[in-house]
Amino acid sequence: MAELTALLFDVDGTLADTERDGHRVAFNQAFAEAGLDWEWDVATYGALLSVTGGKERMRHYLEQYRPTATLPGDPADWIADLHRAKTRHYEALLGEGGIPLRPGVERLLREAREASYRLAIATTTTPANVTALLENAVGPDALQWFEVIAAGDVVPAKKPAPDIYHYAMEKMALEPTQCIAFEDSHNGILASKGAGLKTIITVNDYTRDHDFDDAELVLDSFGEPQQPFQVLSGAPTIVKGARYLDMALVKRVHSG
Ligand code: XBP
Ligand code: MG
Repeated sequence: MAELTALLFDVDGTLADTERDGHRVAFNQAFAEAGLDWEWDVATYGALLSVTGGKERMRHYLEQYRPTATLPGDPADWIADLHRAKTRHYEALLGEGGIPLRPGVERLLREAREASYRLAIATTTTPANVTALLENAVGPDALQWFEVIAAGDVVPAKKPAPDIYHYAMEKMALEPTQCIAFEDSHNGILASKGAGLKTIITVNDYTRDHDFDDAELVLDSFGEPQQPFQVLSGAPTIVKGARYLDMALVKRVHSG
């Protein structure tokens, strides 16, 4: 196994718990603004999350839940306009100081930076949403922590396809064996494993019951010294009694 060089982070559900109270609320605000009687409650949105990408999710909703809906003009253009409105609402939500990073995320990012590990983002959401999350949850310089922000439509196929991880590693001129991925969902680990990456999972309310059999480590969060994590699966010889995810444990997972 090559030496660990870079940490590749998913965003939604991994860096922050953004789906239920962020993206879902923004979608509903955009629907109301457009005069639509669509309302994605928590359970419906959980089902719709099986489709990654906001535009793809709305198209899936139209086809599966509103098959008789008639759209003005070209459906792709209409969905794209609605998604731009949703992104505007999501940015506003985050600007109101809406959503913090998950426990341990900022601590691990800072530790990795201080130890000169390279950082990247590999996400299905839009670059604008990544900017809004990091600038509001950390600060204006946080975006510069990441050498590559691989996001949204920059690749032809979204997760579970591995494209976004291939894109990030190509931009960094790195091999999968030099990297490790952090994800939160089954679609996410299909993408990271499809790209040949060892993967650490942190679950959330939407993904707790997903299949993570291929993950090297599954946690309830990265944890903090005063807020220990719960190890849901992972070799005891790797975890070694650790109470939160630090670079020492990340390196053991990578070389394990
Ligand atoms: C999660 C997604 C995104 C978000 C919504 O991305 O699938 O589509 O749900 O964001 P990841 P957009 O877990 O890969 O970070 O509406 O911008 O797609
Ligand atoms: Mg995710």
